[in-house]
Amino acid sequence: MDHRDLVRLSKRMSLALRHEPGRFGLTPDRGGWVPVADLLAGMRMTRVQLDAVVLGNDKQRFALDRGPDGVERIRASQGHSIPVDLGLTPAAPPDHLYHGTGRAAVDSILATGLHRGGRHHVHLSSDVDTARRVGARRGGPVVVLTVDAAAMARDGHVFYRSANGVWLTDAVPVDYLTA
Ligand code: HQG
Repeated sequence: MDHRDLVRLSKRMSLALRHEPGRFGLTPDRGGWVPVADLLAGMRMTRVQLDAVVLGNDKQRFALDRGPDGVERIRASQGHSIPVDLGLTPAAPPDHLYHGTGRAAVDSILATGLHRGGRHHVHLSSDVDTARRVGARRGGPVVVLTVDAAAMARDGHVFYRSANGVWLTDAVPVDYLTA
């Protein structure tokens, strides 16, 4: 499989595991897990393709493990819009975190703070380069905002770190943001 095929499959797997499992005949459990065999059937993909996407994924978006019943299962590590409880435990963030976005959104963000939109959390990156790549998805000029995560944590805001290293929090009020 070439890189383009991997990206295409990764996007469809994200759709199936984060947003529209019903379209693929899937019913994720509370934690967002589905049996690997069901995903393969629902997406009409092979095990070789699945392993290539999971192992070759630039952001390690998918996690494989074995459920309590011994059945192999898979879920997206973050980014859901369907209700899931990822079972993450609160974690102490680094002093600064970063959020990349399009320039068009910046005035609104600096007026009202960062909101989670359709997802469960606001997504923050631990380094500027990653944040820049996230912002570049919007097309057009990118702005990377700096979040004073240390001050947020001191003030009682709770942070989580997903299995693939994305920092998550409910919202970022304006006071903690710098453009
Ligand atoms: C913006 C990808 C106006 C926010 C990435 C963002 C990430 C506001 C957009 C993950 C706003 C939401 C998440 C406000 C927030 N006014 N715009 N007050 N507050 N926004 O896609 O963070 O590839 O839901 O700046 O790598 O861009 O899918 O969030 O532009 O980790 O694994 O609202 O998705 O990961 O967009 O990206 P998104 P995001 P995957």
